[in-house]
Amino acid sequence: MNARAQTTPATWTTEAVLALYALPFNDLVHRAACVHRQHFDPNAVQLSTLLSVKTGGCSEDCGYCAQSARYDTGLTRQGLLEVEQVVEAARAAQAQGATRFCMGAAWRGPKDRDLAVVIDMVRAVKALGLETCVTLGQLRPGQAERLKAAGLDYYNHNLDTGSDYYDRVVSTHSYEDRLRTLNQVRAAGIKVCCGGIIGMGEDRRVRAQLIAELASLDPPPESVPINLLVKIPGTPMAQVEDLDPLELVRTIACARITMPRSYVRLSAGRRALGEAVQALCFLAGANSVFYGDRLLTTDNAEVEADQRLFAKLGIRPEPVQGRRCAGAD
Ligand code: SAM
Ligand code: DTB
Ligand code: SF4
Repeated sequence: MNARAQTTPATWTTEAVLALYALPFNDLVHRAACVHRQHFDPNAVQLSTLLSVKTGGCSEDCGYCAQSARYDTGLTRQGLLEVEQVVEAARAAQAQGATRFCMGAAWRGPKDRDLAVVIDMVRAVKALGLETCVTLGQLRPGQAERLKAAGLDYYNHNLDTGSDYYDRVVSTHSYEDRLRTLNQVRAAGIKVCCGGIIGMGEDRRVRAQLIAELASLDPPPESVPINLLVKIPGTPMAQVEDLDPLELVRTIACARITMPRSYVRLSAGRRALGEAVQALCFLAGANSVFYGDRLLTTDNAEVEADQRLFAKLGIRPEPVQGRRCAGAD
């Protein structure tokens, strides 16, 4: 094994992560699997279910997104849902086995009056005994504290890509804007869910930069969603070349090695992957998925297919987050 890649640096640089990517595939996956077993039960997967609580019509120009008002993606817009509709969906998710319910809104950021409704949603979903997560875009001062007071467990806000590639993906807000919101979330005592998307035409260096930048957040995010681009007709990224699925496995492995205690979520894009690639991702340290037939605006892997896959692999849905496998080698 490459000696440079074997040492664990205090802060991960792009170069150090690139050295991980460059390892022989079997060495990389083996190393990631060992790290995974040191910190987690390797046969447990955390299940989160998504719901879009406000859909489409977003002012931002994120080049991958079905919900930007700038692209004609054929999406039907939907204003903010009623709290009762959200609670009904959360109950259904819980009955299917999800432990976390993630509510997403297509906003640059929430207006205070909209935030008040989301806060009611958080309280109601939390009262069911589910963990709560929201992704609402950029926060203004004081908004994270209001969410925390409502009992919010996680805030999702992705870096999306390496900082060098950010302006190729979005022009209406900056990488620094993303970091500012992440700092506000942290300062309010909310757990951070932060990851990115691969397969947007970036090269491996950009992917390594994204992983290094995520791992260098202090502390690293508790939850790291790795999304494979879902190509949305009408968006600037509809025509990018498909990424080699083994590059996704390598990315998961790099995330696991650099963020050993974080949940690494094999996120959007699972429909395009066969069972074997998903199995490799779990071997490489993925221990969370989005579970449920829909993501935000697109279809997810089907629940029945997931249940079959978990049974084949001997994977158990994790009942409560935070369980560590004591004494695992
Ligand atoms: N508006 C908020 C924001 O931008 O943070 C929240 C919603 S946004 C849809 C949440 C995340 O979903 C994005 O940051 C991106 O990482 C991911 N995402 C959106 N569209 C995607 C796609 N087509 N393929 C893969 N991931 C996607
Ligand atoms: C994340 O990293 N991925 C989720 C969630 N956070 C909000 C969203 C995936 C969206 C996939 C495309 C869609 O359904 O619109
Ligand atoms: Fe809007 Fe979020 Fe989509 Fe960007 S990713 S266009 S901010 S909904």
